[in-house]
Amino acid sequence: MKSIEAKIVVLGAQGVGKTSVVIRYVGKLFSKHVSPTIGASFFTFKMTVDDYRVKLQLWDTAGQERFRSMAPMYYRKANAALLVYDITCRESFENIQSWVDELKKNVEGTIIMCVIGNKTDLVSRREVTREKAEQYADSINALYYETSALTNDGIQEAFLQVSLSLIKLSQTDKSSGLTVYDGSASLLNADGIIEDGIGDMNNHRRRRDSEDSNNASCCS
Ligand SMILES: Nc1nc2c(ncn2[C@@H]2O[C@H](COP(=O)(O)OP(=O)(O)O)[C@@H](O)[C@H]2O)c(=O)[nH]1
Ligand SMILES: [Mg+2]
Repeated sequence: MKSIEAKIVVLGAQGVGKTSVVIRYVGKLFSKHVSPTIGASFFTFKMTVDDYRVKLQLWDTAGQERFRSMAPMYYRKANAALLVYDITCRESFENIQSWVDELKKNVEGTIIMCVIGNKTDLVSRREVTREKAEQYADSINALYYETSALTNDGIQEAFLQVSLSLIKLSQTDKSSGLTVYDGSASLLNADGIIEDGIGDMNNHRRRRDSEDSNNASCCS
C-alpha cells in the first residue's frame, strides 16, 4: 500500500464557513495544531482511499483572511486549495478570484483547486446559481462542490474528490511535491512545517494591517 501526505489550504472570505466545513469533516477524528507564529491552525486527518493511505493536513485561517491575504508560509508547499464561498453572498463568490491570484503568486507547483459553495441549507437565500459557479470553476480548472457544514450535505464527497485528485496528481506529476512513499510510516513531522518564516510573517502582517484593514465583506 502507498501513502501520500498532502497539505490543503482553506481560503475564502470571513464568515463563509471555512472553519465549520473543516470541523464538520474532521469531526472527532482530528488533532489540532496551532502555529503561534502565524495564528493559523491545521488539522491532520488520515483515511484510506482506493489503495492509498492519505494523510491530509488541513490548514485553516484565524481571521487573517479579512485582509484578503495570507502570509507566504501559509501557502508553502500546499498541494490543494479549497476556495470557499457562501451561496447566499454574491460578494464572497466574486472574492474567490483574488484568492486564486494569491495562490498563483505563492504556490510554485501544481495545485488542486476545489471551489466550494457552502450553506446549501439556506438555498432560499441563494445569490449565486450552481450553473454560474460551476462555469467559473471550470474556467479556472477547479472542481466544484456545494456543501452545508450545518447539515453535512456534500462535505464527504468534496474531500473524497480532492483526495482522489491528489492521488492522481501524485501518479502523473512526479514534480508535484506530494510526499508519496510505500508503507505506512510517516515521513512528515507535522510540527516541523510551521517552524520557518517567522520574521517573514510578522513583517507581512504589519504591512497588511495598515494597508487593508478597511476591507469589509457582507459575509462577516
Ligand atoms: N446555515 C449555515 N450556517 C453556516 C454554515 N457553515 C457555517 N455557518 C455559520 O456561518 C458563520 C461563520 O462560520 P465560520 O466557520 O466561522 O466561517 P469562517 O470565517 O469562514 O471560518 C457561523 O455562524 C457558522 O455557524 C452552513 O453550512 N449553513
Ligand atoms: Mg474561520
